[in-house]
Amino acid sequence: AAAAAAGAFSLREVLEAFQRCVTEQREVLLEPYLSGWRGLIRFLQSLGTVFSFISKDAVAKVSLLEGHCGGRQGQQYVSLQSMVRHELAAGPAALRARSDSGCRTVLRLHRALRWLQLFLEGLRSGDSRTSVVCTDAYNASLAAYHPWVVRKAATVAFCALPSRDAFLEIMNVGPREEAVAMLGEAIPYIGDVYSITQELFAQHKLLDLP
Ligand code: 1Q0
Repeated sequence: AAAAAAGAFSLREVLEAFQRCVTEQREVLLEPYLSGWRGLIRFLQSLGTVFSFISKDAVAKVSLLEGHCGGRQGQQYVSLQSMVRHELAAGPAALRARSDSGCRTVLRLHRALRWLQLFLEGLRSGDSRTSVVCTDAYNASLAAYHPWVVRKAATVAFCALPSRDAFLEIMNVGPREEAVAMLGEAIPYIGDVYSITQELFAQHKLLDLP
């Protein structure tokens, strides 16, 4: 009952948000994308202060994007496709020079989404300990973009991760088998959002925005 209290993490909500992201025209909507991230961040915050250097960065990135969505150019930030079109209108050099662009910020979250996909796959299969699954997923994704000191801090934090059973429980979707089934359902949606974004950014040569 405590776990079901208001504000508690539910993977179902996160799944639904990422599911709502992709339109029939295969556009990725920013509002549900951020809503999915807010759910994940809430979960990360519940894991304790060891992870706050990670959640702080994620919060900053989500807030920056919310600012764009709620700003004067808000209608340009409805989808990732419209955002790219809008921010590239001033030319690629101008976009590269901006540290507060939606594109460079989404790119960071996009790389983290790859981590999430790998992590959830490992969690579902249950072949290794969570900290190992998390470290492997990180090394195969985000680590390539992080300096040594961040990689070190991340690796230390991963040791504090709860067990697989605890994870399946905090997912808040009921019995363990249901939690595993829900993971199986969530992963393709997250994968879909990831691959559409990857293709969009590759097409516009935005995968290395500084
Ligand atoms: C569960 C454990 C969570 C582990 C998260 C893995 C990511 C580690 C990232 C560590 C680096 C964070 C510090 C900041 C780095 C920035 O320099 C970097 C680049 O940005 P910039 O502006 O300097 O160019 N930022 C990033 O790479 C973005 C990192 C965002 C990470 C967001 C992670 C959100 C995680 C949520 C937990 C989801 C767990 C779901 C499990 C559900 C099943 C129960």
